[in-house]
Amino acid sequence: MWMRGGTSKGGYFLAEDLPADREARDVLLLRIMGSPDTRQIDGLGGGDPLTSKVAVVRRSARPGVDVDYLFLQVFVDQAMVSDAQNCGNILAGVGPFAIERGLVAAAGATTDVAIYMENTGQVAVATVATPGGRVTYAGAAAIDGVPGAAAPVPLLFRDTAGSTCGALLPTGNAADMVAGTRVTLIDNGMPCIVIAATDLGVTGYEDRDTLDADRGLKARLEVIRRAAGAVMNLGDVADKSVPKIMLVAPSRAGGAITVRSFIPHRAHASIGVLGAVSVATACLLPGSVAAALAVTGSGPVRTLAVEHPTGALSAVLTLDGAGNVATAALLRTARKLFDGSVFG
Ligand code: NQM
Repeated sequence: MWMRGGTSKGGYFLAEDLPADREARDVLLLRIMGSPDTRQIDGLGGGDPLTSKVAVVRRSARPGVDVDYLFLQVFVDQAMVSDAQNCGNILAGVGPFAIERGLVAAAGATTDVAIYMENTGQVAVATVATPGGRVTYAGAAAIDGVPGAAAPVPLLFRDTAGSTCGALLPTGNAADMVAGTRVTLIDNGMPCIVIAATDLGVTGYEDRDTLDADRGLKARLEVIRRAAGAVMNLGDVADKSVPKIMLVAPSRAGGAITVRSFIPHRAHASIGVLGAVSVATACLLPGSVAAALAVTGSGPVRTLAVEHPTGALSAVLTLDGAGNVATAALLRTARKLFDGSVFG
């Protein structure tokens, strides 16, 4: 099934429909997407990392969990398929897909689907609109970066700290110097390097094309990324799509902060879901690069609007007694685009 999940798009497969052998699976997925090729002309990928994504879904054997979801990033211009990152946007389509394929029974006007995210070993709960026992994609929820409106798919994350790096702050510090640049290295669901945009000679309000055309900036970001990967417990990240880079600047539209993210070699058209959770969490950390620029309010429940090139993504963070982020809730939508056979 081809679906839009949040601001991403990709193929959703039942695990049993793909080769069990990893190499054979990856060869097939590269053929399906048309990689490696910047245009992906010989496949279904859209020539953009955001539209070259795959969800592999199976019924879960874990107690209290409905389905297991493995996210795979199919690189556009390299013959690579990576499971080194999660994706909270593609996650938005997993609940509807699981119900459509009969892995989960609809349970009233809405159905909660507990999803084990294999990439990071954590559980998210997606609430899917199922009036009359069927998934509906029609609705009034609008998310920035997607035209029109659709049925809401609220996502709830808990315990995402250290998903890939082993700790929320893999170096133990709220800020570090890496390759001569002040950074916050953080992982609350997505390993991220947070940098003040002005420290790299940009404003943080540029559009995607302007940032993508800035070769000097991208070269510098890659030097920082490779050095940061090593101290974030990620090893050699030359061939990995993490860590992501988050250039931050003060909000201009009444939100908490403005972000221009790189994922990691192209600028994002909006922002990743878990990337937004991680940067919002950084906003609440005293001494971090983001905290110095953010407006975060007060109280145990904070709604932080993370502004991006095409609007904003709001994360509702609940804090525990120690002031740590315990849960994150975000609104996404999804849409079934096509269901059929694809040829490898
Ligand atoms: O951070 C892009 C996206 C993502 C990932 C990326 C995502 C997340 O927008 O959870 O959603 O960071 O490569 O789909």
